[in-house]
Amino acid sequence: PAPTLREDYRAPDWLVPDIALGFDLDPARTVVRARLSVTRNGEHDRPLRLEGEELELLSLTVDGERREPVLEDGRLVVALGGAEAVVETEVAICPEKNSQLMGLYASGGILCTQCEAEGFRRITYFPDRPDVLSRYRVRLTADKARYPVLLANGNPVEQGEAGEGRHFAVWEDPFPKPCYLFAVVAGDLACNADRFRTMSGREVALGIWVREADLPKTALAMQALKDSMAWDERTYGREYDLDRFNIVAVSDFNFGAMENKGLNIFNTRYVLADPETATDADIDAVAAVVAHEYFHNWSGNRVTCRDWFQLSLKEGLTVFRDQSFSEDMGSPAVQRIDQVRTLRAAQFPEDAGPLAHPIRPDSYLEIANFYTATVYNKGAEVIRMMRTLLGPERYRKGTDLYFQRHDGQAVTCEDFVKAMEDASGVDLSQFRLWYSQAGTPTVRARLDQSGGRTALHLDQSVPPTPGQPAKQPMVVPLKVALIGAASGREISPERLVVLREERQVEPFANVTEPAFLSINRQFSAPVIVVAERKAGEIEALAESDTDAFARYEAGQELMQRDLLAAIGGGELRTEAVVTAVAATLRSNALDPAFKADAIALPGESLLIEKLDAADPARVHTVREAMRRAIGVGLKDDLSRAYMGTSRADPSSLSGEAKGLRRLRGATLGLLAAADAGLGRTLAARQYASARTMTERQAALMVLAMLGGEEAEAALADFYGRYESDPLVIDKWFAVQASVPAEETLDRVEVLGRHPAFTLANPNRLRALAGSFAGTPAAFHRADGRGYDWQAEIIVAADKLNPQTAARFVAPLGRWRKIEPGRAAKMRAALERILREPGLSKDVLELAGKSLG
Ligand code: B3K
Ligand code: ZN
Repeated sequence: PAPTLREDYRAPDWLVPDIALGFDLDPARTVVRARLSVTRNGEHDRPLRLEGEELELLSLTVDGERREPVLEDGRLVVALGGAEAVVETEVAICPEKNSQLMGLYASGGILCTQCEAEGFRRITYFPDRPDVLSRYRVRLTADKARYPVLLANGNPVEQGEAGEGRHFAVWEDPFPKPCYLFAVVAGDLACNADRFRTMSGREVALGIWVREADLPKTALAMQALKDSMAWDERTYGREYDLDRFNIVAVSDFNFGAMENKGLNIFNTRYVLADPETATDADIDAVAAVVAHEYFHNWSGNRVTCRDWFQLSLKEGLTVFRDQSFSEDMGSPAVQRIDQVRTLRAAQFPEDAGPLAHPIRPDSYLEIANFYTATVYNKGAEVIRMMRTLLGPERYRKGTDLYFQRHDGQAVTCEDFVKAMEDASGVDLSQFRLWYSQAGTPTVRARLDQSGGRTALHLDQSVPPTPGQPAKQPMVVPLKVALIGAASGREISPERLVVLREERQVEPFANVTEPAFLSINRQFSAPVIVVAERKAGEIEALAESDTDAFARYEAGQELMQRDLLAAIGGGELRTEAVVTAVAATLRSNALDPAFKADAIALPGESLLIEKLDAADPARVHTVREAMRRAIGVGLKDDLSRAYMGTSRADPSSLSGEAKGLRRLRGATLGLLAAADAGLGRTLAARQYASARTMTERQAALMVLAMLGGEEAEAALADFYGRYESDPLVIDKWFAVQASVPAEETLDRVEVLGRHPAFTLANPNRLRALAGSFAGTPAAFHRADGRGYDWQAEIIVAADKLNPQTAARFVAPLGRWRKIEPGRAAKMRAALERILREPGLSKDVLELAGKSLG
């Protein structure tokens, strides 16, 4: 198949200002009638072309006259004479056989839709592209007993009986929208109903729709929704625009959630939560995703993307907005640490590997493959850098201008940057390289204090990536402060150094005493900083950097330095790390969540990324040895800290309570690493007495890692206790697949045949295959059987659901970082996938690129 290219963009030949849709809903056979009012766009004589996929075309009329359909590679081609016409089609589709979960499908008795990016064409013939905006009127008819609730975008305008036990509802959405934001839902759903009063005094009816039994688990999502609505008014001046806002939760969903206009559809995982069945991290994720989808109402829906290459226009901006929301609702430093961890774990490897692409890609085979950490998370970093460069006031002027100028339009990343420039007067020409160049820049830094003067020497390089052998220097905003080597105090307060050249020298006037370099504070730029360090510098910063994020970073740099040295063959030196961890544990100034983050060693995947030909078994052994050294060396401190965390109020979701639970998990892990017997005792006790899922899951993970009877007993108890709760059973699969040991594969194979396992449910598949591939010490078995299992799962899942299957390819593509023996086996697994007949475009594209 031929790729789609960004440079090939052409405006649509025909527009569809209005569409009326009628759904005769039935899981086995749904009939969809569409009435499109089309208008010719510009001077041309080209026909109207409508995309369609897996549709049974029943009839076609143009201005009321029957037409013999003409189909050209799946598209319906309609020759039209005048400037406008009314085109009507009738198609049949089969929701219950739709295992791709794109278009209209059935999930646990609910009928629902997912259209982004190109699912609307699986519902009806339409110009399925984001720059065709239409006003929708939707009539739903369905069996009243099975589907008492009928929802669509916008406002309800009519409802009633339709005879033979059926009923109908009509919905109208006054805001023109691209078809990827279309949604309908039919089901037996209960509603958590609430209200929100907007800043201009309008009342909005809020509804969260779930199965009746799940209603008690919707309170946290509702609170997050109201917080988000208020936050967007306060922070961006954005008010909600319809009279109602509905969220529906479904169990089978390819992604986290979807921002359909006025009718968000969510994976149950990001709606249903309470402290007994969801961890604090799960609960935070619910709030973040609710906020994210809500924020899309402006950044995505009111102003949308011209074409899918512009995806980061809405996703980068909306991730940045949800990150800022979480920072405002919790602890900014701890939030930032989490964000950067995600970026390093998911996006840096992408940028360094065969799938690297700019946040605004130039070509794709399958757009579903480009909902990546690069487009989302690096995209958010790029918006954050603009805010840093402009300052908060000018940034806000920029977003105001952007929303005002482009309301109701489908626009490009360039339009966003232009609005920022026009509102602020800041020239962003060179900054635009962040949209076009892939790869994570490396910045080398050296603080030169020779000759009584102080100067910061910086240089940058951007590595070659597929299709981009040579790079230009980027704009890198670095927040920098100098810390007195003797005093431990800021001797030069934080300032913004903007690196633009390949090499740059930044003088620091009036700094004469020896200083330590605190750089990229708050992670002001998504780059790799390699700083030349003086003896004792990194140790000192890990204890006293005045920026919490930079302090955390110094600790990580220290741990990484000693781990990598030992992985490379040297002796494992543990004193410096043990001292730093001790200082963190003993500090009275640090909050418990920060402590938990600061005492955690860099993950194995991250260490592997830093190596050229990693032996994952050695990485694991060395990292475990360091954990043991901390556990042995600081047994008393860890025990004291662990005991202290038992005061966390199980009913509280305050930052303090969540932080204590986080620290409880981190200290338990280190104690168990040092003394398996003690670990088992503490974890078994914590498991049995747990009153929150945070505590119970952490204890279960420790037990599973230690193995033995206690582990089996706890796993059996856990399954029995939560058998009827699919989201918790996902955890049961994930915990077992995350045990960092070669034997994990044996268990994973058995779990793959467990009656509760199914390839058809993306959450369950992610719980097993995603967790396994995310655990290097298990996945990278020396005999390569981990890769074989993964390849088999991908091939099997691809037959049902290509989009989700393709998500498991990337870990096999990391072979370049792995020692030659395993790397050959990883390549062999990719080759085996590629030999499979009937492979989807999704898997074909990623497996092909991964092989390189
Ligand atoms: N916009 C959706 C993306 C769903 C796409 C699936 N291929 C989720 C989000 O970013 O909010
Ligand atoms: Zn989004």
